[in-house]
Amino acid sequence: MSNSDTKSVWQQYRSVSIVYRIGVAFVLGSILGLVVGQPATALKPIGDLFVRLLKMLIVPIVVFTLLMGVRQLSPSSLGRVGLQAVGLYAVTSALAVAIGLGVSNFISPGSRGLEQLLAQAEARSTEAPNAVEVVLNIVPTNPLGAMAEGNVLPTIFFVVVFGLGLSLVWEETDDEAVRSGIETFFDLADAGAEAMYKVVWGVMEFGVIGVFALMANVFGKAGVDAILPFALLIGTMLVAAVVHIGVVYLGGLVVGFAGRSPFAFLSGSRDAMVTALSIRSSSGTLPVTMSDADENLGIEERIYGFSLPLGATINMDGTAMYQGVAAIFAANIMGVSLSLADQFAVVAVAVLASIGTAGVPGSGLIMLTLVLTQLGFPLEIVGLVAGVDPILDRIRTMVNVTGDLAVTTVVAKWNSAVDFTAEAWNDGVVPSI
Ligand code: DAS
Repeated sequence: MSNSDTKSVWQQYRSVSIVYRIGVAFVLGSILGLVVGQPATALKPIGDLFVRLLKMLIVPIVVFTLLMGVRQLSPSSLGRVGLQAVGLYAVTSALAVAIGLGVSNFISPGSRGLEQLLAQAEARSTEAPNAVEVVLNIVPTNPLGAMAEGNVLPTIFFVVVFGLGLSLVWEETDDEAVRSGIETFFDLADAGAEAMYKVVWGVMEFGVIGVFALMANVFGKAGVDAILPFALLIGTMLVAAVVHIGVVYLGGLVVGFAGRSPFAFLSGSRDAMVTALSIRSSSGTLPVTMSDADENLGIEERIYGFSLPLGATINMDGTAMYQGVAAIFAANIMGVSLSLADQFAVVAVAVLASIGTAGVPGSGLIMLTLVLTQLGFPLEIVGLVAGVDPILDRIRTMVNVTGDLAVTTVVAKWNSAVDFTAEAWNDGVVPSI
């Protein structure tokens, strides 16, 4: 094959989205495991290397992306509208994780077919803390020590507090040198976050081989029984998404706070919801989300122009919900149960980490590495779920975007900045309430 042909094959390979390549690796690795059986577990060390690369990312990802996210939370730049939006975003994110945990405790994904898969191989690295310990452990006695040891929740807490401190000093000081230093700090964080995203995709490139090896190991060990748990994982995420959208967004926000028809809201938000399902990126969907807010929902730009970009950055309800679902899935395949304290820790990590999680494809997987590390669970689980992430991510992103629009509708109502005579609210689908 000539060099130009070889190059075109490589270019063709690279042109396929990394997540689809990981999905193909998931299927091929699973088939190899099913066909070869126990000998396929010899590939496990390749998967372990992928897991170690993921672990390498955790602390720098938290520090850089959270500082970048917190930069947008300075009180003066937020203002009343921003504080209303951030407050609702935080509440809906916490509810999303709780619903993800609740639905998963009920359906129990991973408990049939993969149970005990990792129990004997990957014992939990930390004892299950009680609720008081979880709350107290959020505050690090030595922030750098927490980072050095990869303690996620204390690291997240310190970075958020430190970032808010930087923002407050920047607003209050008259010392130009200090302001310039703070801007440099945040600029370095922005650059660091961009660099880390590049490293993440480099690791995910290796992930194609890593997921192949992990799935060959899983199906080599568990056989055909391993298929149901992954199907159940997707089903659980779908149920949790429907419950959250129905109860929190439509029932709570649109009917409860805005007093409008839930069907009209869905009708006005459909373009953004379908786009999010298609491209798996909240940031990429933002132009469509803003168009729906403006043209369909009649929301004034002075509201959506602020709350939607903010939401696409810090409001990740679907991603947060997924952490609850995946945590229960992980506990089940490890044969352990999550205490209430564990589940509180999952909520805390998911809500705080969503501040820095970018609205790009696959960012929920990176957040999962934080949650699993906090729980002391093996990161091999990230490799296991990575293969079905192209499906799960679509659901997460659609929820993320729907939440941004629902909160924006309520904030606009509170600030008399929505024209309820706009098309979607009165397109005859259902008379507004
Ligand atoms: N794809 C992310 C987004 O754009 C969500 C995720 O990966 O969880 O919101």
